[in-house]
Amino acid sequence: MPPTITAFESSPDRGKGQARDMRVRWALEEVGQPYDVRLVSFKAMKESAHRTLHPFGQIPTYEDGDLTLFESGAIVLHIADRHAGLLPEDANARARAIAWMFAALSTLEPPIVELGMAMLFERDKSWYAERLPVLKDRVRVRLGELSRRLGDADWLDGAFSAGDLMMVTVLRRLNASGLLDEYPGIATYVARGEARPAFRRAFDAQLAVFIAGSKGS
Ligand code: GTB
Repeated sequence: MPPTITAFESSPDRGKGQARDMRVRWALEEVGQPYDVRLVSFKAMKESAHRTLHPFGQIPTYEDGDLTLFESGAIVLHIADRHAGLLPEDANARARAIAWMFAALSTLEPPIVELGMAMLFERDKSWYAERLPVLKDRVRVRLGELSRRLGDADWLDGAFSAGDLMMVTVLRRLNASGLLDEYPGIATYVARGEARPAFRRAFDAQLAVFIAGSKGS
């Protein structure tokens, strides 16, 4: 039996591949592991059957035999650990790739999500115009630092790894902000990730869910 992941039945991003099942799909595609997807509604996500899998009532989850996981970082790390292709063999290089995964999730993602949430939900607030530049500047600090480290390398530390996969998925959340245009090296890095055949397959699979849902409604 292939592993089963969960994804939005109806993703608010309308097929742009911004929800966190995208990183899990991409990891599974990179390692060539077939998988099933169970689509869940917002209502079902908060019911006890789903909360048994995910204590916070969210997607994605991952089920493989006796193992159930939540948290996209833990899921991608598990996939990368069990299959060749996403983490280097060399122990030190492997540790560094995992460090980049953590950097993506705990140093880059929080200010990026904060900015995205403000742009989505706070536009009508009286303080939005004052808050927006503050949030953008916080993201710019990290993008500048990342850009300097990346330089003109293709990937963050040698060959493509789960660290790059996670970083690219996090950076893609800036697509609507225009901030990536200020950092051409990072924009090219994201485009390089998106050009990988495994990314394309994962993207097309989640887009197909949106297209099927919009035909049905
Ligand atoms: N830390 C967890 C992880 O990495 O797995 C966070 C999981 C999470 O935030 N899941 C979101 C969810 O289930 C979906 S991805 N939300 C429903 C809920 O909490 O009730 C976040 C997301 C949602 C929508 C867009 N979008 O529309 O662009 C982008 C990202």
